[in-house]
Amino acid sequence: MTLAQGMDQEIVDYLLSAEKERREVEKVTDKYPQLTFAEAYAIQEKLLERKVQEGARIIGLKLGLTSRAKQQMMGVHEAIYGYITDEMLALEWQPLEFDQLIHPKAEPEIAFFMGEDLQGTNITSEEVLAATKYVAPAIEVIDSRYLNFRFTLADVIADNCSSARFVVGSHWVSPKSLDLGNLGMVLSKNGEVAQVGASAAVLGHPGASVAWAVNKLGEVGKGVKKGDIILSGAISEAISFQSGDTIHAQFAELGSVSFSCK
Ligand code: OOG
Ligand code: MG
Repeated sequence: MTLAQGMDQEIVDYLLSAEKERREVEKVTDKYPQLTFAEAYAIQEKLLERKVQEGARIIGLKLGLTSRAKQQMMGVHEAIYGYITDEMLALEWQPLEFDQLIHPKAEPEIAFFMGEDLQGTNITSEEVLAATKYVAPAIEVIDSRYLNFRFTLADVIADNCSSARFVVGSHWVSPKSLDLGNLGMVLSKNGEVAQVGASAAVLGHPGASVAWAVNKLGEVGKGVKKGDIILSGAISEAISFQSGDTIHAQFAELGSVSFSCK
């Protein structure tokens, strides 16, 4: 361990207060350049423990850096994971409050609703799909607590992978009913196309992304549970938005999801 005793709690306080006070802070690795991925996940776990103590409920998982392009950009070969809580759930019909966020960005994702528990270290994409009750179109709102949205991999892991909010569309379908690995998507802001993408951008298939997370959790004796919601990773670049903007993601076969920001 490169972190002295108690430093992890100090970092948790630092990140939580940045989130609560809606301000950007310098990244953790500016102070602790040796921070390892394992230490960063330990900080993330403590950060979630604190959120739970303060009344949040963990309702699932999110994947990050699932596209090869994003991984190359960060100079890494792995995806990352964080947790989502009930407090992050936003609704299509209720505008997001811009004042509660720092410098949010929206990204299109496919949400998985688990119909069974799943745990292991050799789980395949097929097993994930068999254990998935529904998939649905989603938009994740990420809001890094770090200055200018800039960080290293260890920083972003500690910051629960920039998690802030997510919105799920109303069209939920069995993953058996469509070709989930091959869905086109158009992301628009205020009616203008901002990004286009395809579900294959997520490690070739969103199911593969979820399988990666399950296997990664399996290494530390954890898994996913029936009822968990899993955001499988952005299928295009994230776009910034401001107060007054409306973001809309249209997926082939899965329909659309949108939200506005006041
Ligand atoms: C990290 C979170 C990335 C995704 O879907 O790739 C993420 C970030 O880019 O801030 O959620
Ligand atoms: Mg995401």
